[in-house]
Amino acid sequence: MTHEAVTGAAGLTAEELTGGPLVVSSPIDGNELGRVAVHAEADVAAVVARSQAAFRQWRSVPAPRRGEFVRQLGEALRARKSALAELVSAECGKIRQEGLGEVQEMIDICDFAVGLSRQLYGLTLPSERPGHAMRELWHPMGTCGVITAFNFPVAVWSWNAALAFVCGNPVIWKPSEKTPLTALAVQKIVDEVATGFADAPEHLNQLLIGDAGVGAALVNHRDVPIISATGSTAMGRKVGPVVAGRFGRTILELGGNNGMIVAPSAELDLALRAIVFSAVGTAGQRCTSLRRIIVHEHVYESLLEQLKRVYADLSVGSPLEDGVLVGPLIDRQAFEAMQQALERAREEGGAVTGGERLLADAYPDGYYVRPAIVEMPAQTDVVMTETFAPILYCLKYASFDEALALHNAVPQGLSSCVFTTDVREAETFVSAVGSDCGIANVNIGPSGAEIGGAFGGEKETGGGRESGSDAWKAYMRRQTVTINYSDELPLAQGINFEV
Ligand code: UN1
Repeated sequence: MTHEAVTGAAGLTAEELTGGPLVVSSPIDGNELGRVAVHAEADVAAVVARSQAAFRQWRSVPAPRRGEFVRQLGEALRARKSALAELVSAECGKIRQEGLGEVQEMIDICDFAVGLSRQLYGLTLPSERPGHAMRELWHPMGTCGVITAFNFPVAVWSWNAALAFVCGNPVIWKPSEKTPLTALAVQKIVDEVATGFADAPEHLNQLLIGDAGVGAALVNHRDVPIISATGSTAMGRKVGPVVAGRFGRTILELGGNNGMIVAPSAELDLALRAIVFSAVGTAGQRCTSLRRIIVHEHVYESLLEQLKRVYADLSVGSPLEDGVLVGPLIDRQAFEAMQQALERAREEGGAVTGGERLLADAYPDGYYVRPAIVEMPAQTDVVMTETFAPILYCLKYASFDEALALHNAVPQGLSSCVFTTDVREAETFVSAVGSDCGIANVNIGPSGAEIGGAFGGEKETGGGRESGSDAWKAYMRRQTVTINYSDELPLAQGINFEV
């Protein structure tokens, strides 16, 4: 399929594809996919004002009815699944299976949010005063600004938007400048569903395409009470304090440095498959990608030998070709960052296998690499740093306590896992003294989380939670209500205050 066919199938018009100065090129071959119009910082105020108008209507639509809107959105995504997935692959370079998986995550979160729309439960609380009733109500919060990264160009928006919509909030979406076409395609789908849905206000979801200045204007705006931002820790360090400074709420999903402990009792063939999927899948460009393995000394040599064999045979190539497991890096900067990290790893005593550029003749403007395995003598600075590329650092351990200490010593805290059949190790890993991450898995790799759980992590990962469980609460404001249905005015804490 040509790039033209892909963008056409995703519903993008010639005008949208030629309308502006932002050049979008495919990481597959560097070919231009389109030139997209951008917003200026000065446009942000009007976008926020339109969003506020949408909020005033949407917050009064009953939540189950808002859920019906999200149900229809999920249906529209089902109908477009393959076309949208193809565009995801063309624009961010992930293989077909993963493009389809990404759109499936959108569908799944819509289904989840539909059920949630009838379950935005508050508590009833016993009042200490006679003739009084206490309860907790959850109200819509207002505009939710959603900043997303190139690597999950549509799914991360959907985790936020599906919840925001059922919670009664409009969304302003600032996608990565590297992936505006998938955002435009999704915006079209939302608009189409909204047009056919009498209760949906105009501007329920708006796009803000532009540079960091546009993002900053959104983050700064006092009428955007929630900013959900996914990206690097460096980005979060800028966004977090600005939003805190105006007492807004952030949901931050920042860097990960996800580890796996491989114990001597582990089923090594399962561990091997999990390592490969999570370390080289999406070319190592997931926030949940496996970046460190901490392997018991008794199984280290044999695991590394098998791993190197599998890595040597990995099919790297165009993500649109059948059988390819590793597509390109997003761009030249990503490739350079990977090479710099490998150089640093060598300086810090690492032994590097792989990591070289591949297919440069076939794709001079596509950055394909052989995923790298780096055996490290210690958990040095480079291992502590998230490099968004397929680099797997390997460390050896002797005791489980030592493995846990190494595991938790990095500044990030997103996802983690242990491969073991020893119940004591498994339970310790998920206990209070085990993994310090937001996600902790046993005999499963760190990536590929289901939408039903709360997604996010601690420390430099930012502390936000999105997607399943009770993550919806971050999109609403809690109101504690006390009602006096007596003919007295008793005060709490038994205070006597006669006037
Ligand atoms: C991301 O990389 O930003 O758990 C999100 C996973 C996916 C989401 C990753 N469900 O790997």
